[in-house]
Amino acid sequence: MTDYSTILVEKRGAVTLVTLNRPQALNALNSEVLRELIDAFAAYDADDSQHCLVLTGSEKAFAAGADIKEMQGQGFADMYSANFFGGWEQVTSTRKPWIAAVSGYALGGGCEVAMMADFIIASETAKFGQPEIKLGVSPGMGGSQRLTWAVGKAKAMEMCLTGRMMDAAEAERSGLVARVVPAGEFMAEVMKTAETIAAMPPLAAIANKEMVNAAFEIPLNQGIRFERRLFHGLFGTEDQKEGMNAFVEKRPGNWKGR
Ligand code: CO8
Repeated sequence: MTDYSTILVEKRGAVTLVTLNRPQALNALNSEVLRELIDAFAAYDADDSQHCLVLTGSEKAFAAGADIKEMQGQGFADMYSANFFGGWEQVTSTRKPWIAAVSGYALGGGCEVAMMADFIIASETAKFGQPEIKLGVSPGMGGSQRLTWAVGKAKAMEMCLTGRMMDAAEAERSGLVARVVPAGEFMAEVMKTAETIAAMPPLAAIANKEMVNAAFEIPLNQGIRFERRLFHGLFGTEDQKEGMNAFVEKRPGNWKGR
């Protein structure tokens, strides 16, 4: 599938830029957006020429949440039998690196999708929130868990219980975002970071991502063992030989992805 109606996909060198494109609904996430993102992320993962992906929205909104108009009339049986939005797990199983570039609102499901990324870069205009409680519901795409991991119980609980938004400066202070960038330089800076990642040895990038993610899934002693085994495993790659030879020979590495 490449004929998308709710997202734009563009390859810029080795970086895939995916832009949420429902401006009339502030990029609210509906089932079509999810279907198209699953397809675009799978295509990125399978494309040997692409080594980093950036997911972004508009200047005003990364995404203002799951589409309230789509969910409004649904009952428990509808949601449960369809496993509504269970497909986001296909997006989070992307093996290669991806960044969420957040300008403006990242609310509800929008905040949750941003937190699915390997890290978030925020414009100084970014606003993060989990306002679902005001609609009589709750986060449903991982927000209660990922926000708590990112900013701790006090702030996560306060945000979920009051719906308060966090601005970019607070988000950086709290560890929710990797970096805040002035609005005028935002996408240029995001692309520079994505290009830096895309220029790294690709297998080492996947391994680094996998071991950092393990810190959220398994106990410390097992995580350290997992890290060491992956580290050992990278010594079976051509890129390890090339990387270390290039360092000793004072030249840039030429990566094979093997
Ligand atoms: N869903 C559907 N439409 C939306 C959404 C949304 N989440 N957000 C905005 N829109 C639409 C508005 O209805 C409006 O459409 P129209 O012009 O047809 O009336 C258009 O976008 C522009 O919005 P506003 O006029 O409201 O713009 P403002 O600049 O005045 O306000 C806000 C911007 C503050 C972002 C405001 O739009 C807002 O509060 N939006 C809703 C935020 C929200 O509550 N998000 C949480 C949604 S629930 C959720 O995300 C649950 C996730 C878990 C689901 C998991 C299922 C398993």
